[in-house]
Amino acid sequence: MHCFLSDSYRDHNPKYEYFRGEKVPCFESVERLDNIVKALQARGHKTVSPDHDATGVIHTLHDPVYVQFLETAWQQWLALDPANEALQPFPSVWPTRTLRDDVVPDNFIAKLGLYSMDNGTPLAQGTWRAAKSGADAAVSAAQYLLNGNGSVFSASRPPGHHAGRDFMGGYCFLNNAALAAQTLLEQGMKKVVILDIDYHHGNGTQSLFYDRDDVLFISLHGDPKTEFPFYLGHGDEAGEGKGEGYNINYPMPAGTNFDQWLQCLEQALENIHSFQPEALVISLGLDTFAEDPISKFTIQSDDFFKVGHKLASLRLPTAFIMEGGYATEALGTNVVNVLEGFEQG
Ligand code: OKP
Ligand code: ZN
Repeated sequence: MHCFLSDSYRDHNPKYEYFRGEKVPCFESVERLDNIVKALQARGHKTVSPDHDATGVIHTLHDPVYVQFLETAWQQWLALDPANEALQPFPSVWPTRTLRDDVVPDNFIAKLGLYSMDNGTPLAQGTWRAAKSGADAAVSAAQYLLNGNGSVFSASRPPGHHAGRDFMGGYCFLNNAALAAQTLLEQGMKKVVILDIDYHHGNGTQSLFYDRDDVLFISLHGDPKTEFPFYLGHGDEAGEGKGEGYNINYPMPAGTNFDQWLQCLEQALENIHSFQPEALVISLGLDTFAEDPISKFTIQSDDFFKVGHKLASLRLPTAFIMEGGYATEALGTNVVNVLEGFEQG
């Protein structure tokens, strides 16, 4: 499959995150994408650099003030104290119910809370460069479909589906899949689907298109009653205004196996068929894998061929956009299994 590889993914390299109050190595690591690239190359899939600039569409979908914050966050962090170079900023306060989120504070950590949904999304010196280059890869993938090609993979990192119009979270900063879908629409398509098969609900993507009828968003994920992102992704979230009916969630309990997961996928494929879209954007998370360290489904490596095969049955131009997957060793194999299952579909 044709693959766009972000040039700067190695620049996002935070040293630690918090897990139950303890500092632990980041699950969302540089090595994840290193392994994907290795598997792609070993199995004969060529990677190329992004050939489109995502700046315009970034400013359409994301709040330009939030984007400016991301671009300058590391400078602002160092301005507090040059010794911060060796540290990582985390938010510690958030504007929850009753507090105002319409006045941007001067204090950097307060700003970070305003623009974050969790304390699990570490920033590093090169975070903006990496996120921007991942967005460039996703937009390049969309353009590749617009040129008449049938399938494409965007090797973006960090992931994107938790990021909303003006917030980061869940390791995400810019919503790569949403940027790809918006690009397809701006270049003349009338209807596109985003199908999110990451283990975690794509709350950012859902929120970006919740009141729109030109993007059908469907997500298969761990039930948010027990799984991140906890506060969105329930089965009764159907869209609002003219977007009503164009948002579909399939939450599944911890322990869900491949047969049960496939039944939800079959329903999603029927939803997509009825919508009659011109293209398909897949938020491709591989954290549904049995050995994923932070997730609780039991899908096996070989099952991912069948996932690709099923997606191919829609016969739609398809852009795969990389999201999560934290079983680093197997991640490359699992990604390429989906892509090859699709190609052989
Ligand atoms: C991102 B993606 C615990 C870290 C857990 C939430 C998981 C983010 C998943 N402090 N962070 O959807 O794969
Ligand atoms: Zn995930």
